[in-house]
Amino acid sequence: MTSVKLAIVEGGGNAKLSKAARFREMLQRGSLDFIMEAHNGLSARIVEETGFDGIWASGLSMSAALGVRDNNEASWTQVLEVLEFMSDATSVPILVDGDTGYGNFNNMRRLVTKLEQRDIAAVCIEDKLFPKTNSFLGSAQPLADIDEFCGKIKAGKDSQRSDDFSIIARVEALISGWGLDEALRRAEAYNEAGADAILIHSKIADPSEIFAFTKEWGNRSPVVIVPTMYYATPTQQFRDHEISLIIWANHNMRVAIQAMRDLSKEIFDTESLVGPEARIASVKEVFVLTGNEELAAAEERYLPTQDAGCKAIVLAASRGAALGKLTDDKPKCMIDVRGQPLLRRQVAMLNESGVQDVIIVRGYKKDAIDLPSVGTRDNDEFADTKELYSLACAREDLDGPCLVTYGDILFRPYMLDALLRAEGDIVIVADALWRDREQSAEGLVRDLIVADRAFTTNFLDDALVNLSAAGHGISPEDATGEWVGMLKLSKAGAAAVRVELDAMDADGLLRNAEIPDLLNRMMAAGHKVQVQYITGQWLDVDDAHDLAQARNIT
Ligand code: SPV
Ligand code: MG
Repeated sequence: MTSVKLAIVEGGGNAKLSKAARFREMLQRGSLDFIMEAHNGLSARIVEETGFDGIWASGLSMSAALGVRDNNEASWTQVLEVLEFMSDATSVPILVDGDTGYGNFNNMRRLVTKLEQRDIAAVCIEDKLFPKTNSFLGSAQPLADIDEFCGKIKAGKDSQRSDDFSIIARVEALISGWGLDEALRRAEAYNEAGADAILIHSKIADPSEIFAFTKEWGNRSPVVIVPTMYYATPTQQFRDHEISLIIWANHNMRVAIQAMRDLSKEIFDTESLVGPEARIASVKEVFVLTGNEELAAAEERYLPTQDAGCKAIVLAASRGAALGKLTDDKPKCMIDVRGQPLLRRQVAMLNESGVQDVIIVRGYKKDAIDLPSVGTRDNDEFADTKELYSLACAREDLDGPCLVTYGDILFRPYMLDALLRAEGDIVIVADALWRDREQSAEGLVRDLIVADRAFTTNFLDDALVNLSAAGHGISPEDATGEWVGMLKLSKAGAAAVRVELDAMDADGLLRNAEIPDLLNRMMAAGHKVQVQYITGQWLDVDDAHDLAQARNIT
């Protein structure tokens, strides 16, 4: 018997045995081991997850899973494809059912090469003729010529690159009715030819002929068995007969057939998924089995994600009563605009610009704001308060660079990108072309602003300008723009806003104030507030007229 050679594979800083070395050790360690059938990547992973130290890639099961017969109907390269998935999905050794080696010695050489390339630990070949037939089918099948089969074993051994790769010779003499002597003669020849173990196969319902073989064979080489037909034999008897390895050969494939039949029938009969849902693996389990967590972690490591280094607080507490019945069951930011709510559009735009941390301040019909991946704060006093109170509800979030936007505005991504690039502690966005904006319904008061310089079209004149006043009180003649409902705060700007919110709270002004009130107070306190002009192309949805316009956007 060859001694166990330990092949070391470097992996992730941990030295560990190669799959082939682990399989070889399993064959030779003198205790009884078990490997379990799998027929694709998923079943292979389940076998490993269960705790088995190895996998039997069954020819019968892989063929059946492909919907073909166990008669070499699946080509050897098609089998290789399946094996590649199984090997990639697992870290325990795989013993492949190589049938007859798919041809003569030359096909066997190429098979071994290709299996090793896929990190398969071992192959078992049987001494029958190509194309083979499953051993449990029909009557006695012709056996291979002993010398020809020995040549195949030698060719396989000579072509393996790693010393640890194993070739198991499967003796079919008992199954084909040639008797114990022939089985022993063949086993001896195959052992001489270099086989690493003998698989002695039997299709009778008791282990007598297997035990007759092991008794004569002694410990000349490890013995492998497939007790599919003599399944009732107590496992201890196999131990007592010094079997090295048991192959549970086809049971995952068979249980899958039964389970799929039962489930399909139940769903077919009941026209419903209710019955089986609690019994079957959840979709989440599928994600776990296929390693989605690893992908998510890898994405974090390798995918460039735009990070604006800035969070957003979206004020979305108000109902939008001017929109009438449309806001009976949801706030206006959740009104559908061409297939998705306003707010969802805005959050998607923020995310695309690298603002991943989005906090929505909810109020009216807050449960209707059911967007994934956003944080929420609640202004439960929305009915008697204005937007600054909502901002104060997110006071604790003003702890770093931060955008503040209204939840009912639509704007173009370039406006957001420009604002994110703007340098300044407090920068608001104002529309310089506000006079051209279609007037919405009567009575709606616009938040105008006055800055120290009006917008110009000069290419060189794109610096931020300083705000001097904002709010309803500004006369149109003085205004240089209209406050859009979007501002950016640096870390220092956010801290200053927090201080001012507290001061307004102390003064009893918080409940009834709007953002322009805050800006005016901050300027009065000596803070610089700057303006980034835009030139139209935005919309705030206050009434049906605005909504009709919003629904025209693409
Ligand atoms: C297989 O699983 O394909 C085998 C084992 O070869 S047996 O079906 O028992 O022959
Ligand atoms: Mg087979």
